[in-house]
Amino acid sequence: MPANLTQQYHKAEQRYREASTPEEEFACLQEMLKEIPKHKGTDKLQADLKQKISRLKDEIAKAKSSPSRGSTKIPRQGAGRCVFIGAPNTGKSKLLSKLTRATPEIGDYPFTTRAVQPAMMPWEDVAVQIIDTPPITRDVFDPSLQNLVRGADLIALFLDLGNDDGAQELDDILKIFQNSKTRFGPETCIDENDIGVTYTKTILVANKIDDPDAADRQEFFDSEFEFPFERFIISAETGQGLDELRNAIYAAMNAIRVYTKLPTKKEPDMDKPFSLKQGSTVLDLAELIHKDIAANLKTARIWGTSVHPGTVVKGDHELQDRDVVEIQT
Ligand SMILES: Nc1nc2c(ncn2[C@@H]2O[C@H](COP(=O)(O)OP(=O)(O)OP(=O)(O)O)[C@@H](O)[C@H]2O)c(=O)[nH]1
Ligand SMILES: [Mg+2]
Repeated sequence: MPANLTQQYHKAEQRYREASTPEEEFACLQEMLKEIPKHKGTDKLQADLKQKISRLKDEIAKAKSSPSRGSTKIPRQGAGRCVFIGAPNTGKSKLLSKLTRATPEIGDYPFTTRAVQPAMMPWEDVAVQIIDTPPITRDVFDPSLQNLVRGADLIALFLDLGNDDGAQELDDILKIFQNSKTRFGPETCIDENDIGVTYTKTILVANKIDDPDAADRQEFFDSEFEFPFERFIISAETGQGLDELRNAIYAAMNAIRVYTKLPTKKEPDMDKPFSLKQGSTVLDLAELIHKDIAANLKTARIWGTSVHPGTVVKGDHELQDRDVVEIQT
């Protein structure tokens, strides 16, 4: 029986994936439980949610009694989050060093990266958070990477075109995730018929195209494996294909930029836009700026493509990319 989940449920679920503290997760799960349609088709999902809530309650209580152990979650920053996933030596850290200002350790031996590392990738006047991760193999897999995958806006899955075993090593990783509830998909969604299963939008990053045998390896990969995700063929070494990849990463964030103007000032602040998800409203922007501003929001004036300059709108007005907003409290 389909679960027929409501819009509110999907919204709470989206916030749950993006939560950066256990407390936030707890609040979202409670909302999901409240919003879930109560019928036979959702029995298992309800039980699942209750179990997660009870587990989180314990986790929060434990963290409070020993604060030093606190949460290891990485706070979200910028327009969204892209997580690099791949086998050892596929060039994840090298690519991170090319797209961001981070200086991770890069080595021609496996398991160079030992811990997840976030960094910011500039894109025009905003930035996307990129997370480099330790490698995954058939035998070595840190299950906490599943949470990172579930909460990401985009997964960049690496194929090593510089290694004859690259295709097989990628397939091993696909199988690990395919056998779990956290999977790679062409788009981000939850599976209404297989409760608890989530798909995160994924692209294939085929790296080391500068290798003399790269084309043969790519042909072999295509003949042996089915891989339905968009593909970017790059060389982190020479920089080939990186502009296109950068644009695709930003596009996958489904983000808009909004500039703010103080009522007392003539000109807006065009230096530092706020990044919001497409479909965000004036109230969402106010919440991002400060909760007091959201609480006191009366109206806003908008300059942008969708309205006459200076149109007065309410909190539920949907913002467009490059809008200028003057919030009136
Ligand atoms: N020829 C070539 N070599 C590359 C390219 N990208 C990375 N490398 C090399 O591949 C090796 C592995 O690169 P890393 O970035 O450390 O790979 P990784 O995926 O982070 O490896 P782990 O941390 O073990 O998971 C290094 O010697 C890099 O210089 C590329 O585009 N072309
Ligand atoms: Mg690395």
